Amino acid sequence: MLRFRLFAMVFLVTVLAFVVATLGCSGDKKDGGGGGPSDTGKEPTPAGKKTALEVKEYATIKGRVTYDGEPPDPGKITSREDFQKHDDKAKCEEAPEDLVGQAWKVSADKGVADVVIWVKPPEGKYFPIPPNDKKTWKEKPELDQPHCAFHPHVQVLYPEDAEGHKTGQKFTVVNNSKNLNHNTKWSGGPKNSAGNQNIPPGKTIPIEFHPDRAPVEFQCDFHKWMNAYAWVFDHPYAAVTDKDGKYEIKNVPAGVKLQIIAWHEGANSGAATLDQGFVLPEGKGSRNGKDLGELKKDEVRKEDFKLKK
Ligand SMILES: [Cu+2]
Repeated sequence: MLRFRLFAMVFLVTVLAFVVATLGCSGDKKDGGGGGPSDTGKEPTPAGKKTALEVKEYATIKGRVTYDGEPPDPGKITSREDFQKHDDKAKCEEAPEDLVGQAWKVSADKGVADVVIWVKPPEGKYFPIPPNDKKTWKEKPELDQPHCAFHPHVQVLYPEDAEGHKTGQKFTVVNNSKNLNHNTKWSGGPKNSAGNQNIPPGKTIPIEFHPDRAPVEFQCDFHKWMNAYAWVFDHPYAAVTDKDGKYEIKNVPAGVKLQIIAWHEGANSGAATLDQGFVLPEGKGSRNGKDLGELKKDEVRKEDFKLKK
């Protein structure tokens, strides 16, 4: 019975997809075939292939993330036994800001840094690469390790869209320290294979990541307290909160239904995916996001979030 229903559903969707494809045949078809990479790694969805959203107008989303209650103590790296015994101790101490726990950076008025905020397109749709004059992403984002912490601790990347078209963004891990060796390892979701490299001072390694449902985490095997995160999106509508907990996402598509969602590594142990953020939007919303409806052209929408450990 279940099998029949499933079959019927798949059949229906296939027919529907064909009808839609035929109706929407306007000549601007993407790469005609050749068996390119399909949507592996995702839950089987009967929605078929995603279609590009048509975007003509743009808006801005901005706001602030604050800690709800008494913020956690970030802790000190210097209280670790492995730090105290480490050969690099003196070199690490040259950067006092790196000796504080990097996960919880909360300002005096409770703004939380390093929260990732992003928007989601409607089901079955994806955001195409924006035109050049709407470009907001960095061309050459870096992950540096000048002393004994990664900088930035959290970042967002946009190497390609949902169809695999490249944006031109080139990500590298660098070591701009004078005299520290790092051993950088990384692991992420199903679309990004794990890796590990020795990075002596002055060395740069390019890494090609793909949009994925979970963030990539970096660690250093020489300095076990070092870690960092990169969320890899298939669109540029994502931001990381600054030291005051503020964020701004510019050139967000207007006139299309959007959802907003947020993540922080310390909220629910960071165990979040693209669809579960664990940082709560203010107003009507859940860990799974908040409906924004359609933004108007040039609108500046304010969306704040509350965060608990
Ligand atoms: Cu290191």
